[in-house]
Amino acid sequence: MEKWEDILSRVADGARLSSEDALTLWHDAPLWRLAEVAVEKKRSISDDKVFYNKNFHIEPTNVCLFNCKFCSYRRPRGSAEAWDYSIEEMEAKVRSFVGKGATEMHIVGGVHPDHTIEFYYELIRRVKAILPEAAVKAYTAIELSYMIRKAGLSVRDGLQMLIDAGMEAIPGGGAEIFDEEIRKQICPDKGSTQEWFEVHRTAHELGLKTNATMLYGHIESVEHRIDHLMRLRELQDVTGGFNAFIPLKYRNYGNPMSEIGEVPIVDDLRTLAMSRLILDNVPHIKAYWVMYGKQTTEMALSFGADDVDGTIEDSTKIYSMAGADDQRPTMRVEEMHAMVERAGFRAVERDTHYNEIG
Ligand code: V47
Repeated sequence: MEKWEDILSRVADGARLSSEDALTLWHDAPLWRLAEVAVEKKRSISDDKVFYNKNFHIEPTNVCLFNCKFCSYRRPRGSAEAWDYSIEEMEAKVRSFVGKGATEMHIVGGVHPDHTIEFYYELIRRVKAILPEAAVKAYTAIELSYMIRKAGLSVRDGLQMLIDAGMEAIPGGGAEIFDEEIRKQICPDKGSTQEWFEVHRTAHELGLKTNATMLYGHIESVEHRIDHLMRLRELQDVTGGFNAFIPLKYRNYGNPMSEIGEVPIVDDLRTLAMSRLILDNVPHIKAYWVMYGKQTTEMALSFGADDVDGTIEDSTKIYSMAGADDQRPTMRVEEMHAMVERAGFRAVERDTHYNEIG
């Protein structure tokens, strides 16, 4: 078997990792060497830049048809902690952001059994009318697949309808872990891996850029993580439609899998570096600061990440309810710049499509 040193020097010279190579590196290579090569790769794409945007989330509801065991967010309909905002309520929220420079509205929530594609169409249309300068990055592939199937449309026609309303990109959520056996254990009734890929493939064919995530640090093995990354690399070879990959660390507070605990930070850093090395065709690797916390995010920049997500403005509850450090997540622009500069890089504001701003 080839040694990690040889594999890493081949990768540094531009070779592609096989699953077997990736497994050897994951288990044997020292973290500092993975970091070194991952940062070299990052620099060859984005030089000394680390991207962020001015964004906020809209989370229409936490009522959800599915019962994912890692979810701390879902509440049954009628529970005192459930919410299900009307379009008017969401419009009011968007109005509070007028004049504040946001360039992206990230809309994602539970799969509410009653909402139709018309509701989601109308939501996009109306928030876009209030803040036309902000791109709508909306709905996970799981939400999309459900609303489109329920409407009796093909994935292509359903996506086209939402594009016509103003949807410009699709976030990476709902990917969880693609291995069907693990998926069955952590989210047995959720939309399948195949559905997730069908939505993203079709979106790419329609010219939309999308993101991809991976939920790691629960019951999956390193082999499952590698398999997940390889499946993404394979689609990216065909479509080129992924903008960013976001590894999501399982946070264990307040959900049915809590007893599993959380993986150590060194595992987060290794996962980031390996993601950068395996996904040689995905331009951006995002260290989502809301999920890691600000300190780990700063470290993550030395392991191949070139994006930290956005200012957020205390608008998402998915991670605060799962035990993240920031219970009201907000990052000011000055704070973002200071964090990135401390890590030795240059903070650059971007829009949803990675055009640089300012
Ligand atoms: O799919 C839910 C994850 C995702 C937990 O595309 C959890 O730019 C950890 O996809 N511990 C939704 N993770 C969030 C998401 C996302 C976030 C930021 C940026 C982008 C982007 C996408 O959150 C879900 C699931 O994988 N999740 N619960 C938990 N307890």
